[in-house]
Amino acid sequence: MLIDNIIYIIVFLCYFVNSEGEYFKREHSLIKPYQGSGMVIPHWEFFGSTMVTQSYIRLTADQQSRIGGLYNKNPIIFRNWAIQLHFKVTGKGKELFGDGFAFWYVKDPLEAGPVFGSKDYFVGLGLFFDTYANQNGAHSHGHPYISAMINNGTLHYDHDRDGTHTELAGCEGKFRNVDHETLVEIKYENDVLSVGTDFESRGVFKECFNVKGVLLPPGYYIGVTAATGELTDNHDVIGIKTFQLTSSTPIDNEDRSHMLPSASSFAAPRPRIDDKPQSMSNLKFFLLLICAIIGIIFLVAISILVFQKHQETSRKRFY
Ligand SMILES: [Ca+2]
Repeated sequence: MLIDNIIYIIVFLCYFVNSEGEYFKREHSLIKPYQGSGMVIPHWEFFGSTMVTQSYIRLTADQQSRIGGLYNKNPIIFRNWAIQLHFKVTGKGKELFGDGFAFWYVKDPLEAGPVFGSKDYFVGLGLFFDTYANQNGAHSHGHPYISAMINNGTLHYDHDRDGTHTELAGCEGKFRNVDHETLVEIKYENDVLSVGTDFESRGVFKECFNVKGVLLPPGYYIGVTAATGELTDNHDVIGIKTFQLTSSTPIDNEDRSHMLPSASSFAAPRPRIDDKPQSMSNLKFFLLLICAIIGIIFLVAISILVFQKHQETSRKRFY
């Protein structure tokens, strides 16, 4: 009996702690069946157009002007974490669809707004899964595009330019209307923020980006929000698994609770470059230069002609 209990405890511990020092955190995870009693999801709160079904949580349906979101009620109090998000984006649109969804690790959850269904000037991390290119030419990447933004509450997410000028890092990813499962892992460990994707059912995460020097205080909330405008898609969350990482944590006693989110590349924000007008003005400058050169050549030619004419007349006068 005692041996049975010991084996049970060992199996139980092995399930929750894997060899890499990842502790599964039930209170920050979302696993089927979602509902407890009635319409309540234990540990989670949802708003807007969000609809809970047996097998997925639909933040927005494939309909216009929808905003939906889902937030964890418990702040993440540990410093290093890995979050696996299992999602699905589908829709009838062949050429036009949008707008996408966002994963959040933010100070103020449940505040609906214009950034993929959540508030602008947020404090924390936003990871955007942008399916619609609002402005081609403003950036060199294709869509769908995954990008991260670290905000201390002062930066505006520029939707018209797909957040290009406040982007920390990003990568392209074909996650829409695919037959297999689509997963992403967001890892924050020792001030390194990395994102890996598995959009081809490979069972491993392929690196999207890895950025050092990212400071995020503990005590923020995770969530997922989505929005449709004129363009639409179904934005579904299937599951969220959160792990506390302990294997490589340098133990220091620094109090990070009042720290503002920041990133090394955030210290010197990139200037907003207007790509199209920039190339227009380059063209204008080039044309002006050509005109000026032609003008100078013309003036020189005229001067020479006038000078020769003048010489001829003075010579004639002389004779
Ligand atoms: Ca966009």
